[in-house]
Amino acid sequence: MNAVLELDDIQSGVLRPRPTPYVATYIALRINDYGAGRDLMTRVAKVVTSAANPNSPLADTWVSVALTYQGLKALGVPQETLDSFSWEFRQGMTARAKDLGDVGPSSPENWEEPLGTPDVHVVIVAVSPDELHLETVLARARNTYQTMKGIQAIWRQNCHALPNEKEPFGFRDGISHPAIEGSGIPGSNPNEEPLKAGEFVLGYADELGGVQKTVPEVLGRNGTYVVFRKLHQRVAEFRRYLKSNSTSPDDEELLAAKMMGRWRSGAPLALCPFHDDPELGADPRRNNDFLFQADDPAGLKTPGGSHIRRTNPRDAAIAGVARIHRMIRRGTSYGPLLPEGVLDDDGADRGLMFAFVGAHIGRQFEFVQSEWINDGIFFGAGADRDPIIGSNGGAGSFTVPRKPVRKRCQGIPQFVVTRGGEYCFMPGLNALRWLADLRT
Ligand code: N7H
Repeated sequence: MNAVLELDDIQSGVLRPRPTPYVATYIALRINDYGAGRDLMTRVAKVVTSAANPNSPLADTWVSVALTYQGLKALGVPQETLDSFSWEFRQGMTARAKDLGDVGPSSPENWEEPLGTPDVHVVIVAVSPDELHLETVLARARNTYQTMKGIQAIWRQNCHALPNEKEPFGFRDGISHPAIEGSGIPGSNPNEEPLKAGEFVLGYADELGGVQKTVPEVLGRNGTYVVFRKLHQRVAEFRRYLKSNSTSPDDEELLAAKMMGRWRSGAPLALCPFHDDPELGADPRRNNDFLFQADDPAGLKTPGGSHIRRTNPRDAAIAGVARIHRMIRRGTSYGPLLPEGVLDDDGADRGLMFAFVGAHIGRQFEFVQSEWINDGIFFGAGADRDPIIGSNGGAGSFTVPRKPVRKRCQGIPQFVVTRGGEYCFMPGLNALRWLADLRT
């Protein structure tokens, strides 16, 4: 039987896609004493929207709130309760850096302060259709927390949707997302059976029949884990690599599409392998309607090593089962666009605030990051990494299966550098009130 999700207790940011267009801001807060932290929980519980009700008390601005393990500690959550959260969450992202491929320029000692330090306790994300709405709400919020002794805003990152849902490399993003049983929100791939609710929300059965619970149950129920990563994109380097490894502008676009598995318009190679089809790319009923195995077992259309086939192999023959490694993604661009045609780095910071939402940081986010993005063994490609986001460090390789001979790309630089991140827990609305009422 399908689980009925308690949508009125789940934060809307977990399940509901964002408005389009939109601007967003991430704010990290530090809690300096229990009382102030609990007061903050009382206040945010009043403005966070539930997945059942798309109308925000802040009109056109939607707020989500998440806490790090250090944040739960700073609220005075008892040890027995802290111990009931997942091991990866308790470790935090910094401790997991090597396994995530966050080495060299991506290693925590090079992260933007204070990301990855024990100072980050609460992460608030506010999303609005435009800057005016967002700034009005933020000015009010600032007035509030500036008067709250014991709460300190320590970091902020502004983000925005680029035209046509594009990200800084120029690809349309935000196309593929899974369907979740009981959520009422359709997935984007009609060939994918909805996933069990417990894959994304604590307190419900997951694909393996397990139910994650915390002690007490109310804290975990209807909550989820959220992984934030600030990912800097070396756009000029990406453009230069494409240029120097192709024979013409068309060939350059084909190489970019082979690396992604989609043309920049979003049109999937699985459905149009030889040329772009912007109309298909923009059509949400068709642009994710495909599988891999029967039609393209050898990756002649969509290479096994491409970003989308690695991160969601769908029904492709791989070592393991793809369904238990699915995720909800909420990527949001930051920084100015590098103007079309520019091949030299202008020094600006631009990239993606990547957000993973799911109930299993270990077998979903960490697994995909370490086994599928930064390794190629699962589909028989040895140590090849994701050509776009793998930690390639100049020595990456990528194979484009072709007849009569495959194309082998070598010397792939690192196009994406981690600037920091956090493992967070996004509680349900009742859990926020439970945190506010803590008396220990
Ligand atoms: Fe990826 N990009 O814009 O270039 N990603 N991603 N990603 N990604 C996807 O299908 C991108 C990152 C996934 O179901 C698209 O919605 C960039 C991480 C998954 O077919 C594009 C960065 C992880 C999918 C990008 C980045 C993932 C996916 C195609 C970093 C996981 C869905 C649009 C800067 C740990 C696959 C779409 C499917 C798709 C880009 C990071 C995972 C364009 C720039 C870190 C699961």
